[in-house]
Amino acid sequence: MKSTLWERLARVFGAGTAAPERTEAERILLEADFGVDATDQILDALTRADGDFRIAFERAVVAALAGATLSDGGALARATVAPTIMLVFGVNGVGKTTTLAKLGARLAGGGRSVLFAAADTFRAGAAEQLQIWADRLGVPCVTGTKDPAAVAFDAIAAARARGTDTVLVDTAGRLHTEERLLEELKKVVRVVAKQQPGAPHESLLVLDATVGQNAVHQARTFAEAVPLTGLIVTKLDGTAKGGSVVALERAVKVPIRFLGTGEGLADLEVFDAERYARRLVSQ
Ligand SMILES: Nc1nc2c(ncn2[C@@H]2O[C@H](COP(=O)(O)OP(=O)(O)OP(=O)(O)O)[C@@H](O)[C@H]2O)c(=O)[nH]1
Ligand SMILES: [Mg+2]
Repeated sequence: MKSTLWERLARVFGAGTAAPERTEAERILLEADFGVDATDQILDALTRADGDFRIAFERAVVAALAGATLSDGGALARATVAPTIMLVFGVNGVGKTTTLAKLGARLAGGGRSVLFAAADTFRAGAAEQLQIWADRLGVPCVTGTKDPAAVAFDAIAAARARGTDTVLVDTAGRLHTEERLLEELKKVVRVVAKQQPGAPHESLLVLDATVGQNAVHQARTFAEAVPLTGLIVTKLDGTAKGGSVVALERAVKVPIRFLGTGEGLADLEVFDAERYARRLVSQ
């Protein structure tokens, strides 16, 4: 079995406080996807550290993340005039649909009425997948065979008619080309902005922690195409790496809002830098 990030680092640093072999520690951090400058910063902090290495590492990670944590305890936007519109973006397979269901469960748990919009009209089976989550949660789901923006439009109209508080819009992760995908997403943003004042109130980009530097590239590409209100990093349960959270926060000036830590509805954690740093060493 592959050893975890913490096991490998602990081996280099030993149990004590001696300065580590920098190149070996550097390799471990780069392999865990922290990226070059966060790795440098963390190593500098560790080299200066006296005392408990584990605490020093946690502190260095939190420092590398400076600015990443919002102090709102995971509050999602709420429009003064309902419905609030939330869009979920990301490339295929990162966990958009699952994350949308988790967000729906969270909002419903907080007493907000929710409606899902299946605006991934490209992939066969996408609407059915969202419908299954909607049935499990007992929330309505608007589907359609037209283009994504039209489904979002219909969903907002349905939410108005029903007096629903929040519309969560699932989007496609793949079209014929990346350009087409981004154009389509921009169109969804334009259409909902026209239909509802202040919308979209949340535009959340979902990123898969297991793909490393690729997630950084995706974050940059999406952030250039559409205004984002937050990042959600998924599959942190399935990786011994996890450093991409730090690399992401440093690459785009968009706050990390939640972490996905499993396939179940409850596996969504409000992002907190200290808890994330502890997770890295306890894994
Ligand atoms: N371990 C783990 N698996 C996850 C997490 N989030 C999503 N998944 C799994 O990742 C796979 C893809 O999830 P989807 O929600 O379908 O991803 P998507 O981005 O909607 O995919 P497309 O619609 O095809 O673009 C599923 O098997 C999910 O159960 C997570 O936080 N941890
Ligand atoms: Mg999906």
